[in-house]
Amino acid sequence: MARYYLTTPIYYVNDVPHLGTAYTTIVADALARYHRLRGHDTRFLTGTDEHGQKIEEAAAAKGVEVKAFVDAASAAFRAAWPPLNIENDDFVRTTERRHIEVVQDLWRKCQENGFIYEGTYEGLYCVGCEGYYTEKELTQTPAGMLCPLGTHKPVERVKEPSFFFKLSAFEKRLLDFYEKNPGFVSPESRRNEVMSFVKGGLQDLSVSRTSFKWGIPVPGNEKHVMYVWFDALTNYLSALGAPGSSLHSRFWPPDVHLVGKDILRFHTIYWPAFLMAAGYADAELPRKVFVHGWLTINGQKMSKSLRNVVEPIKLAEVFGADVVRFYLLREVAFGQDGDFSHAQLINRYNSELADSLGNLLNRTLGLCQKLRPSGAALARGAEGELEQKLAEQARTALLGSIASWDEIAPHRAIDSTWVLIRAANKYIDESAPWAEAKKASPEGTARVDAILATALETLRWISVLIWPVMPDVSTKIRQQLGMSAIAPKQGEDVLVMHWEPRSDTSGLAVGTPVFPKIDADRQAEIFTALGLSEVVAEKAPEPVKPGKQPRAVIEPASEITYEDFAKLDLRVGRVVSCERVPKSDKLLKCMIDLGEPTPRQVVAGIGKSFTPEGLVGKQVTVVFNLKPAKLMGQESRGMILAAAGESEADLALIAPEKDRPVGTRVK
Ligand code: ME8
Repeated sequence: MARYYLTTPIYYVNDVPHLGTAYTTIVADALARYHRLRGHDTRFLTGTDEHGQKIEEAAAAKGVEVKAFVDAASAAFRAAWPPLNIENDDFVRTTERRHIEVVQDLWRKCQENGFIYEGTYEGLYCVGCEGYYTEKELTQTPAGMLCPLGTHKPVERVKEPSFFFKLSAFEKRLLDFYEKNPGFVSPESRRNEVMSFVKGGLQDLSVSRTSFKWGIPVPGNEKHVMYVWFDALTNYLSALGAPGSSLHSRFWPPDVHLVGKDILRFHTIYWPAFLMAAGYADAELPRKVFVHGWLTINGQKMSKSLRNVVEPIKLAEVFGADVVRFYLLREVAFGQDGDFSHAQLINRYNSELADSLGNLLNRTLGLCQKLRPSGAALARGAEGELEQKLAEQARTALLGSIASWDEIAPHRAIDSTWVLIRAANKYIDESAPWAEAKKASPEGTARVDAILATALETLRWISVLIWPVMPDVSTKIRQQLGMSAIAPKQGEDVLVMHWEPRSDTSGLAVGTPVFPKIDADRQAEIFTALGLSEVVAEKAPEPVKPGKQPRAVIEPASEITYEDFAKLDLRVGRVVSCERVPKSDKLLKCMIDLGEPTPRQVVAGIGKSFTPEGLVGKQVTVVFNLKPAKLMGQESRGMILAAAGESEADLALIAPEKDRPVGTRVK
């Protein structure tokens, strides 16, 4: 049976869990769930990185004893993941005995093999990222030399006795390894970056410090503590127990380390070199380091104040964990930089979750309830071209999802699934079971059976396909379909699916909508609950550069032909008088000159955006052939066109760009 071992970085405990660390962990969880669905023996590891100068300083700044500090901070990480529906198999801490023993063992092996030697280190060090730099690599500013990577903080000059790791000895072997294993660093752009760095020459690495104590003691020389990256990287090994243990034999080497681009070099150069030095053969090295991009928030860098409004647990409370997971995986092409935008989250929620998936579920169950209630049998035999096409689209979605997850492209797996969801909605429009039911003929009855059976089967497939990303939603959908939650078992591939249209409607349980629409009022409430208005609204996001930001996927209303469109008679009119409809804050009664003998009365729901006085004299576009209706007792003959805005108080009228004679056709 295939097995799959995947990891996230272990996070520094001087910080709290935030959207950036949640992002990597959510992707890892979804990927782990995909492998569990396939029946693979899966192990998903995360944890905390608790040693080093930075942590020692953070504890001192708080006036807390270091061990107490790391215990509390590590617990905060452990507690952060379950509310996001993250189910890791293990949580490793670098202060645990099991870890320390394995790290010291790895050190000894490197030393015995002649790759660790004693000397004096003199050079530049960034405590922020616990990295060594040469002067050439630093950013020169009037304030001094700053770290070129994530932290942009001043570096320190360090001079102290140190053990060195002979990194220079691995230049050629690393380059050969990258050549022979082109998938080791992914995406390819990152591989090129690493290869050119290594080709530029590798210097030996200082791997111990004597100027502070908070670290793993160097075996045989306890004045030194180990360099925190030697310690931290080894978590991927130590969490499996000592080499030779059963977990180690079952899962080593890792299938993928998911990491952000900030820690690329540590994982793709230092880590394989440490293992090579300890005697690991190429085939025993990790199989892949997948490097993802950086998230910004509403177009801005993740500063502390901005991070508060995307505090992951708070987001999960407001939107539901699965919605946050869906949005993050859907919005960002995994590997690329991306932006977390609240407005975009709500946009995707409304269009892709409420209008697409939620609507498919609700309308299918609604139709079943109306046309085939109380567990009626759904006879087979009347399946035709439309049904075959949808079954084919389901198979395409399944294969597309599998291929995308295998390539660690969750955004594409979601995309494949949503192509199917849209196709299923279109299928219901086209097959029109309500019209078949009206025929009251044996053929019509058989068609209704076939259509409902097909729609229900599509929903079953969808409930499986979305499970890695939205496990709770999958369960809720399956409850409404009368099915048990997905519970993957090792050795059973849930994704081997057969197309078996449903044979009856028993067990269907129409529940509350899984995705109630977020309207303007709810959005305002959400923004207040998250404290967004204060933080984000003040700093207007930078304008989005065309083509740079991924755009929302727009769900079209159902497709129409030109003939359908030509049925619409749109005309230019001019508002000649206007007043509010009593007792309504929204409705305006407008008299509109449309070139007819007398002005027409049109009642429009635009009163929160316009005053009656402001409208008089304006040209507007009117749906001229709309069936008359009564609104709050007032007759209305037509409709004024307006484009939606942030809220009902932000509508924009659609009018000709230059004045036109009244009654002119718009097409
Ligand atoms: O580097 N966008 O820990 P760390 C996307 N302890 N991902 C982000 C992010 C953002 N804005 N901010 C953080 C360390 N991340 C070491 C790792 S591993 C042996 C030791 C994610 O707490 C991303 O995965 O600084 C990044 O690599 C990681 O958090 C850094 O976490």
